Amino acid sequence: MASYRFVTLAIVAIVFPAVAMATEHIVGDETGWTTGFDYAAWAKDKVFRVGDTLVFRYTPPNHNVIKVNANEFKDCVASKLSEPLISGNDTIPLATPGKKWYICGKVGPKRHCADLGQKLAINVISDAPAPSPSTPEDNAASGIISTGFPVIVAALVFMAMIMV
Ligand SMILES: [Cu+2]
Repeated sequence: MASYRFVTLAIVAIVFPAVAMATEHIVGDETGWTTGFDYAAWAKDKVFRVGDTLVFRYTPPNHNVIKVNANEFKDCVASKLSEPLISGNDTIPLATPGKKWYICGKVGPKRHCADLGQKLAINVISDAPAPSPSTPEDNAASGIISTGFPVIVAALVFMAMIMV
């Protein structure tokens, strides 16, 4: 029985840090998703990882959220096929790495995206440690350490002690 308990603890110890690191990003923080806010500045210092979520908060039907591609983002025009999110509390899981673009599709009396800057571009990074061109060893090592490496080592050491 003791071994089952240990295995459970070890699994929790390894899995929990990964779960705890997933971040819910409230777009615009207290301001939410609206016009006249600098979303580029808001996103600038944030790190968006696969597994995180974006939450767009606004009072419907004043705004909406449309996921667009780079060109649509630049022109503030969404494809006719894009379904806008309209709940006012739109949660978007960041499932894949890469650039993501979102705009508000409302156009009256002014165009929220083109005229009033209601647009957000982010870069989602994979959770795996990415080597940096400058100092690959240092960054790879610190990436592993910060993603729960000590926990795994501690679990292995503990397991070895029990088995002896
Ligand atoms: Cu809007």
